[in-house]
Amino acid sequence: MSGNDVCVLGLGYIGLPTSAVFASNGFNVVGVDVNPNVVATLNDGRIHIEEPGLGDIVHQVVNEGKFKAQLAPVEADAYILAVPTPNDANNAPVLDFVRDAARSIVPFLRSGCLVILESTSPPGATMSLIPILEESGLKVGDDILLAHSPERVLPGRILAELIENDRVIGGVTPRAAETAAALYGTFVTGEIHLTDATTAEMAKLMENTFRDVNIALANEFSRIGQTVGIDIHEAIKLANYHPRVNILNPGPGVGGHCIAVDPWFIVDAAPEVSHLIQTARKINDAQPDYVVEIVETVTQDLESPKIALLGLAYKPDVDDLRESPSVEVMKRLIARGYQLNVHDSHVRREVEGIAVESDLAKALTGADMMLILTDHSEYRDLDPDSSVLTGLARKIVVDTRSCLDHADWTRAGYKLVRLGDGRTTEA
Ligand code: SAJ
Repeated sequence: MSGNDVCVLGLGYIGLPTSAVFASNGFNVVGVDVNPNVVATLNDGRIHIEEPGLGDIVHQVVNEGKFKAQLAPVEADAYILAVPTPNDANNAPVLDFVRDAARSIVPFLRSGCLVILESTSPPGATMSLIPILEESGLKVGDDILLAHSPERVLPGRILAELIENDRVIGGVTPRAAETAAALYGTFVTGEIHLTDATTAEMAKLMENTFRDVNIALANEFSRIGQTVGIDIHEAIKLANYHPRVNILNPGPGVGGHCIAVDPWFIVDAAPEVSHLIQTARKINDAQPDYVVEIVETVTQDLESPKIALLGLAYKPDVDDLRESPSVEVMKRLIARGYQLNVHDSHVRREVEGIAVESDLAKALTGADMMLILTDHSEYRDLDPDSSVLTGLARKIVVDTRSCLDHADWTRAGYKLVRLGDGRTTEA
């Protein structure tokens, strides 16, 4: 055959780790990306995204000749589509990248090829690829095996979860599901569950929607905590001692390219019967405004307050800015004329025209207030007596992630305002 076992289309947060894991398990892998810089970086043995452990493994498989990146697909036994599936301005799914990727492999398809859609997709997306793949003159089901195997890995833990998580595989035919299961089964240690393609699509969307609704509930509780004057974090911790309760944490909103996006795929497919999902989205999307209200109240007596804004990434200890609520808060503060010193422990680039500082002490110098938006370990581990804090002009902290200990910081003379803590929140 071709000599290439697997061809992965899309070398982002899912396609690249997936390629690397296949390659390190002995497969010959060709990765395809439309971005020439990405292709050049990878072929040089370096990576363009931040993910623990990924750099080493990519370096190794490139050196061993098991993985190479290029701009166009090649003949291969299996194709994995791992391209973006964003939403448009009306929150409708955009399948253009998936369809373009499917079209790009048509000239290379041969009888017996397996095609797997890994991108998170709205119900019906995998089935909609059948006519495109059949432009090859081959029949899906008879000649080409088509399946959906949604990625479910958590950024920051991708390599471990790729191997250890259970996998859901939905085949357009049972044989397609079984063949895809045999391929992933070469390295997946979790269980592999087989179903049809559309059920697999829904299962993936439901996982992220469950999390979104749970976080919306936590965010609603946090406002209630403020109204009734208690610390909602303490109440959530106590409620979670119940064996069948697991309430998540309130925060400045929901970011990332999955949880803030995927519920809309369900809403788009069934708008009349998805009320709870739509409400959860609205609640989570309103959190950045809520944070700004808190900041306005805390700084109302200060003249031209300067804020040290800590954390732009959408969640701790990653450099990923996609849909980040921290960036939404930043934009709103800029629009309201606040002076900002922006720091992030991982993001090393200009954001919204502002240079991101990498030295925390520098970012705090001269600021009237420290605003924690992303709970990177560097902030979570801050000691209120640390010399890093000496440059702060006022001992005022707004902690939207509840990552600082109230008692410790109050003892050290700080005014600590925590989102969801009715004893301290001033909005
Ligand atoms: N967040 C909260 N409170 C919490 C937990 C999270 O506000 O208690 C916020 C985070 O700060 C972040 C957002 O939610 O802004 C999403 O972060 P996350 O860690 O919950 O999830 P993702 O987007 O990094 O990854 C999710 C995972 N899905 C589930 O846990 C159900 C992952 O397994 C999926 O593979 C991934 O989406 C995906 O690609 O779909």
